[in-house]
Amino acid sequence: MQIRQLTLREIHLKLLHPFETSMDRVTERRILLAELDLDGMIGWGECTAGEDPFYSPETTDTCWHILTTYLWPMLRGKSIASAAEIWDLLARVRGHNMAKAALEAAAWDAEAKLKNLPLWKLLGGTREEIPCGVSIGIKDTLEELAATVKKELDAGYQRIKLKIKPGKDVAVVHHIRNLHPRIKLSVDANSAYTLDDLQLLQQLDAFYLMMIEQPLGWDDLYNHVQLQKQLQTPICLDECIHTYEQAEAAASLGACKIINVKLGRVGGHLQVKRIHDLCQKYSIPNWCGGMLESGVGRAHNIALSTLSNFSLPGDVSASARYWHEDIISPEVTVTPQGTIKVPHAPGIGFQPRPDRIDSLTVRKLHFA
Ligand code: OSB
Ligand code: MG
Repeated sequence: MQIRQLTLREIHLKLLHPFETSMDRVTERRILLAELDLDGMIGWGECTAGEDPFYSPETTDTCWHILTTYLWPMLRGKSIASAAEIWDLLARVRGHNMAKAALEAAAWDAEAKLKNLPLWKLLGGTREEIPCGVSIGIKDTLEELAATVKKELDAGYQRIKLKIKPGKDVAVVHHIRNLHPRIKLSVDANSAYTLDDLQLLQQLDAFYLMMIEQPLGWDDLYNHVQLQKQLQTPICLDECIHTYEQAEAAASLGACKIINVKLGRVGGHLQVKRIHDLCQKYSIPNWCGGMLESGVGRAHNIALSTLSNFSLPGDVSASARYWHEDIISPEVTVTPQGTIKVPHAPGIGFQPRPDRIDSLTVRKLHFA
């Protein structure tokens, strides 16, 4: 298969509700979409970088720069037997995983379509329905948060994750746990704490949470090892895991008991599969994280969530929780049992909507 052309564009998509974390508050996404031509078949990828470097060092603008200046010239005209070869073709560029994943994922979509297979089958997935949870941003009041939690539980979601930060943690979790003694509940701190907060973090052990996600530094495995020894609640790492080697270090050193996998953060589907297989070997369950994706990124997340070790409900949820109108057809919907039925159409299985995407586009470059 020959890598022939690329169209790269930036779309602006306003969130239905602002999303607040310990890092920032997002109201509108600036999303890069890659349309890659493999042997005349177009595959779609989404770059999951944020607008600002507050979750990871990559941003929409750094990805545009790296994609246009370095990554595309490394792929242009190349012949490949599988999208699995793309990671190595891009290896000279260090880091910039989200930029790389946008192209790699597009190539997987195109390859699956050329082979007339759903992407999830090409990736080796086994699940026809994936379990879904939701990530709920920090709210101004407990009442507002409780109302949102109730709405999501009523919709069927199987796990509720609350964003926390210093000053909005123990009391918030206590309140929600009292209202819902039996639900699967977790928290995500996005690196808002240090080991100086040990006593506070230990107070969270009282609420039998499924996990506490990324309590300490975004690139700090060592202190998570120290913390996990002193916490009953399983630590789940998100920000810390950008590579297979970091996943291996985290698993073997005991920095966490669960790993959240994000396609962009680890650099594409091949790296997702490698980390997935490694975690399976270490009996570390995975789940698929979210980055407030549009339908294209969401479709890729659904496909990778079908791999067997993605056994916990992920942060992949319905389009209508984020957007007035998504950019794919059909939109992603969730069953009353809190699952997404995996599509059987070739590739990502959802159709990008050209008119809708054009109307949201603020810049576009075509490379032939
Ligand atoms: O830490 O999982 C995270 C969103 C942006 C950046 C980081 C995170 C998140 C979420 C939202 O939790 C998940 C989603 O609903 O897409
Ligand atoms: Mg997280």
